[in-house]
Amino acid sequence: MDSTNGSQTLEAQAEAFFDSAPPLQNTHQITQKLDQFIQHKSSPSTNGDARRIVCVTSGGTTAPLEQRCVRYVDNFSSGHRGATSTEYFLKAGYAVIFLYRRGSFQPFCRSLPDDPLVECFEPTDELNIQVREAYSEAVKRAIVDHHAAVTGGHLLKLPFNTIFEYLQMLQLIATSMRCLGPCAMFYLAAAVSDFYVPWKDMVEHKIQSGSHFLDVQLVQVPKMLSMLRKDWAPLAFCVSFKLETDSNILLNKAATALEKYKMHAVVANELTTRKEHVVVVTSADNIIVRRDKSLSGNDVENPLIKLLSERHAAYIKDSSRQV
Ligand code: 9Z3
Repeated sequence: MDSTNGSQTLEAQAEAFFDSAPPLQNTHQITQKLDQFIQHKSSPSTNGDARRIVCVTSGGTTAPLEQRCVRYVDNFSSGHRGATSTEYFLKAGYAVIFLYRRGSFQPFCRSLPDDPLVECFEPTDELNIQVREAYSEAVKRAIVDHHAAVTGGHLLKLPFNTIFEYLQMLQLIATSMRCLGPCAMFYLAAAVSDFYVPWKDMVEHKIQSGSHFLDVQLVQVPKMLSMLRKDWAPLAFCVSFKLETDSNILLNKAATALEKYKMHAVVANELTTRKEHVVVVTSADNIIVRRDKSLSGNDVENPLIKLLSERHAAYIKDSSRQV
């Protein structure tokens, strides 16, 4: 099948993408972890409310250029948005499936330096180490909060590198979460490759230098947001992100994505101001959400998650009325 064929239906494009992707490693273990996590979380809470689970995607996907990959096209995202939002979702009572790019920011570790192991600790003698005074509070908080979230069964972390792994894992997660109906939420902050080289068209070995041009044909990644809404988890509450560098086109692009992919909300953000404010675009309104500068250490994700969790609660209520 020609993967560049724009006249194919979305379903056929998605099928071609998955059929030609290299098989996901450890599919069985991932499915087991997901089922356990979701089962544990899906029993009603003590007040009778169904528990809410959100899948937060975070970091950028890579599109490899060689099967034995040495070079790849990367997508910008530090993972700060996803990691920070995860912390606020946990505070709001959600269980979180954190699908993240290996090496990107992690929940509870934002205030630690880039290389925490060597920078936060120091040797006391040849055999022993201790936490450096300057980092002792941050390290303690990170360890305690992370431990509580993971051992309490509130946080499941699953890493990816490539666009192939990301989409295969997103499909697995979504089909596992389908049983949650409207109590499931997708918060798709990962920066996902728009273009990739299909596995069967990719050279096996490292591309050799020497010629003046590098001639690689990239094809468009099928828009899996539609598959998520239509097939994988049709009742879930879905929030996607729109990133632009030109603020003049941002809101229009977000509104188009909202309609085209039938999202419940699209968070519009501009690259340079993304930590200060975002606009939540829905079919009813556009809401500007700003970081509260008067509170030190406050993040734009704090009011953002509050707003989305309220909208999600209203959506669950609405869905139960319709049954
Ligand atoms: C975002 O827009 C995220 O907010 C950022 C977060 C990637 C800007 P950081 O990780 O940055 O905190 O450094 N994510 C979605 C970007 C994206 O690829 N969206 C697609 C698009 O704009 C739709 S899925 O077309």
